[in-house]
Amino acid sequence: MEEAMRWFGPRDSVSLAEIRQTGATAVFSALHDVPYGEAWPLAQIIQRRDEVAAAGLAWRVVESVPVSEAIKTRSGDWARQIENYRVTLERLGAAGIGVVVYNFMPVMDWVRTDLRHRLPDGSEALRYDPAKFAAFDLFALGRPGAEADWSPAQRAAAAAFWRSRAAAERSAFTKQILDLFPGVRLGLTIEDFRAMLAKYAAIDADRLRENLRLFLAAVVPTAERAGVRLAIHPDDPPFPVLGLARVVSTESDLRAVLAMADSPANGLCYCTGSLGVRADNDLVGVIRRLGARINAVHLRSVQREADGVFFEANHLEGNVDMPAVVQALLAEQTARRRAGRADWQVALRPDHGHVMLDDFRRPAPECPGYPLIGRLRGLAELRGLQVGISRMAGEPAVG
Ligand code: DNO
Repeated sequence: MEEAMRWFGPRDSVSLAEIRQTGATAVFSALHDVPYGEAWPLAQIIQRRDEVAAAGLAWRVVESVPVSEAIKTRSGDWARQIENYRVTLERLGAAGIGVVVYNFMPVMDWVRTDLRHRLPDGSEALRYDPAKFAAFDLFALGRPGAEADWSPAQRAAAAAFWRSRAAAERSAFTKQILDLFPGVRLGLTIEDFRAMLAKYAAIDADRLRENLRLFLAAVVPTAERAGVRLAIHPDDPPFPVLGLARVVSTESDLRAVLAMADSPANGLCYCTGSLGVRADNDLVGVIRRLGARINAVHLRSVQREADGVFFEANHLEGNVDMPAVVQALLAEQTARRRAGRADWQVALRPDHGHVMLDDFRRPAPECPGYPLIGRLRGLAELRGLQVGISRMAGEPAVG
């Protein structure tokens, strides 16, 4: 598998020259300045591609072309925005960028409650604590019906958390939850957020799935023609939040998405960190059964703790059996190569890393979870696995 790093663009505090020294040969990148729902200008795509190439790297995967709220809810300007999405896919294909990651999570992208969770070795990880998220839901958002979604113990822990925080801490926490969109500060207020949630009042899981199906029916034929493969990112975390449906959380969800458009252009971004939060997701089994449709790979681990808490563990620690995952991915790669598939090599990136060592002295990463040294550690560990497992199997690790 090709080794890549995420790069948020020229604003990223990690430079392309630094990424090159990690040993990565490619990046996952996106034009984060283009508003959700608008078509990406071809000139900017070319400029980004050439800037990456000038640093000796390849822009292999687009992460992400965001699917707007209008498209997810099929309201307002959705038809024009789907058309824009198709135009973007055509332009990316024309520029030779062949994989596009997206997600279909209502309102929020990923959710974490602690961005600086200190681990015993002194490094810092991202963490999710349901009690803290319940505090956001119950006291910052004041969502009608929220009580029913939390257990009495969670509600009590949420209240204790909220009471222990001064007003300034509460508003900083609220802002942090509202502002966790990758690579962009949407600057949402709690009122904006409430209005976004309200759009989902009549959208249950079946309806959301149908909206996803209609989206795919519109864009997959375009992707096929453009030579682009789509890769849906699983829900992170993989369960409903804030009363919103989530439909990309389990293997059966993934199967349902793949069945919506039976085309290699309709594929998966296989993400161990997202799927791995659920103990009932069989990470290796997903590769064995659905591997042919994996178009991009995110590797990181999670440590599940009591009461639904999880944190992002080192890549080779925690609940994800990373050696088994890499072995299964390499087996899929070998099978594809033998079948003569042009897409036999998939790009992987270490998904997040701890803040460690010199990361503490560097400017804050463009997005929480994306410090340089922590991800370098992750990538280096994954490289060791790839090279070691491939060697044992007598196969090349990369082309
Ligand atoms: C977080 C990321 C996600 C991911 C998007 C894909 O670090 O894994 O934000 O990029 O959900 O659309």
